[in-house]
Amino acid sequence: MSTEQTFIAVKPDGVQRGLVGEIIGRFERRGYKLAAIKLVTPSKEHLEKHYEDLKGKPFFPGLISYMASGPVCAMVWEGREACKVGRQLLGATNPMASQPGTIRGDFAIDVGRNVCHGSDGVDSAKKEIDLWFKKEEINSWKKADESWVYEN
Ligand code: DAT
Ligand code: MG
Repeated sequence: MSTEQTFIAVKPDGVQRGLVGEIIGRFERRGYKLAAIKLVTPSKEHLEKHYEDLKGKPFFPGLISYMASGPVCAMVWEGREACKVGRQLLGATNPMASQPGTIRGDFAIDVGRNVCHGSDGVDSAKKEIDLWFKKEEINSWKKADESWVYEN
């Protein structure tokens, strides 16, 4: 089984709008395992590293100040193809294109207020988890319902 870890964050708008529980619930109900969680107000320097690939985009300064504007709920979720399925649970980057039933498709309208972040692949997940969490903050544990979620 290809168990992966993905970095998922509820952005400041999601925290302000009371969507932390809703977003955690969607990952829990799907069967994923929570490996780390914390509420953190990131610095601009930290966010510039997190979004370094987008440096130079016209929306970059606005993205950084929005993400630094309040607490973010940072999490690591674990399970089969967690990166790919995590992105499916989030929905398309622009909520106007997100399917109903996805987090963004149910709770967002504007691309600049799209409620949540999810790693776009295994390599970026590793990088993001390293940036947001210390090793000792990541929990390794056996979830009691594992054999009811996975056949193999
Ligand atoms: P995603 O968050 O789906 O991985 P991304 O990495 O391309 O998308 O961009 C990071 C964030 O930047 C995205 O969640 C919202 C913001 N963003 C992306 N494109 C944008 C645009 N055209 N206008 C405003 N904000 C944008
Ligand atoms: Mg991205």
